[in-house]
Amino acid sequence: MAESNSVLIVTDIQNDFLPGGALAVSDGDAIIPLVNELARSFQNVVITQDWHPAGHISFASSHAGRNPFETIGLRYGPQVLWPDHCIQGSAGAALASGLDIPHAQMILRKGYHAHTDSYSAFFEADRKTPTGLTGYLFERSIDRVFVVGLATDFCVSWTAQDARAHGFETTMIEDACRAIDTEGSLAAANAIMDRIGVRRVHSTTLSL
Ligand code: VGL
Ligand code: ZN
Repeated sequence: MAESNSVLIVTDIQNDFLPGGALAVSDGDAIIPLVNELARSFQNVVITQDWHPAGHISFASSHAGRNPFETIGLRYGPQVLWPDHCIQGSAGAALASGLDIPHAQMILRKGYHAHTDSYSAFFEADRKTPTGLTGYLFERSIDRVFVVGLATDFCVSWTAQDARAHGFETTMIEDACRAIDTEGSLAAANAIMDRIGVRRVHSTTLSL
């Protein structure tokens, strides 16, 4: 059992990111049994939910003449454009029905500001607007973060990077994640995580 100073962050395991969903991550459903199993070893679990209003700025449909997976420049930096996904209250935004983590303590929604995306569970894409998660973890004396979920190269990686940047000892469990991998995004995310000291491990090497 992980100590009380550890948290497992279960990132965006929502219908729209599973096969058949609006922004399907290939094999995304394959991680669910492992995530459920890992979660049973953690006293503290935070589940995140991508949660966009209709017409969100990250949707290609909000930009005339643009297509999903193109990158444009926004006021806070480059933004990959996505198919409409995880619209607040929709079936696609619901957590995957196979997720079985009844003891999770917090469900954190993100990406709810119409004009700013939010991959990370800690900060929106402007890298300035906090979600409140840092304070929540600090106040609960949690200093070790483990990250799993979807997608490795976006929400998982950005969450891990921000955790590390705030001084948390940070580990991403690679076989409990799956990637979108558009235009080299997976290699780039792995390089950043390696550079800043996010540990990337296989679940079998963890002793929880
Ligand atoms: C995600 C793209 C857009 C993710 C969320 O959960 O990784 N990716 N919104
Ligand atoms: Zn999103």
